[in-house]
Amino acid sequence: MMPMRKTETGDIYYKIVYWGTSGSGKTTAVDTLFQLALKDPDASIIPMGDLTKISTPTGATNYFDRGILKSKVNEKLFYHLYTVAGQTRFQPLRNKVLFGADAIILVVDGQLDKLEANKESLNELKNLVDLPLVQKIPLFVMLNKQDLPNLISKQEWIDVLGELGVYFPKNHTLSSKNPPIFETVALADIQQNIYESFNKFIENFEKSFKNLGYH
Ligand SMILES: Nc1nc2c(ncn2[C@@H]2O[C@H](COP(=O)(O)OP(=O)(O)OP(=O)(O)O)[C@@H](O)[C@H]2O)c(=O)[nH]1
Ligand SMILES: [Mg+2]
Repeated sequence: MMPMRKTETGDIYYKIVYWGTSGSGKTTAVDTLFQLALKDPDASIIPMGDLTKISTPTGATNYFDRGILKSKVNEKLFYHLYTVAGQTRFQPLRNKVLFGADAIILVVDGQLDKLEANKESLNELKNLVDLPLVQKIPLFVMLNKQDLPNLISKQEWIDVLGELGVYFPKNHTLSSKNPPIFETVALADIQQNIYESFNKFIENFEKSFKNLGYH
């Protein structure tokens, strides 16, 4: 059973944290998700107010971003989305933002020359969460910036995840927990897979919520 939190009014919320190296597209991905959900009358989620973005003059996140989405399927179900600030100097703060996460979305900058930065970011995450990471908190991966040239392939990234101990071979007992990987473009006007991937992230929350007897 997934952990969950209940507010005084009986609402239930899950905390989803977007993690990844600075510039990988976390803020952009959440921003685009909010825009898509607002535009689409059939969306299964609806933004509650604006996404709170705190940024440096260059656009990088200062502290964190936070936004709330409400499920349209289950009226009492909410998602609190946070993006960490990826710049090195915000490391102590990331630990705090991560606290209590019910799911982690690793946003990878798909460009080959960002491979080391992506690995560093995942290693930092692993050091903050008890191992194996995927067993404790569901992990999802967005292989972002698919519109750009010189990308790491999905298979290469799976190999990297394997080396870092968060992806297991088919016959391994933990392979069912392997993080699903989504190839995405987070830029709003040419976005790919942003809404679809989010629906996958929350699928289990929606299911376990139903199992609790809420409809
Ligand atoms: N080409 C392309 N650019 C992207 C994509 N996603 C984000 N960007 C750009 O990458 C830059 C950084 O994006 P942000 O969303 O601010 O990155 P972040 O992960 O929030 O970075 P920090 O807040 O520093 O941790 C911006 O200029 C975005 O427009 C994408 O899918 N494709
Ligand atoms: Mg950001």
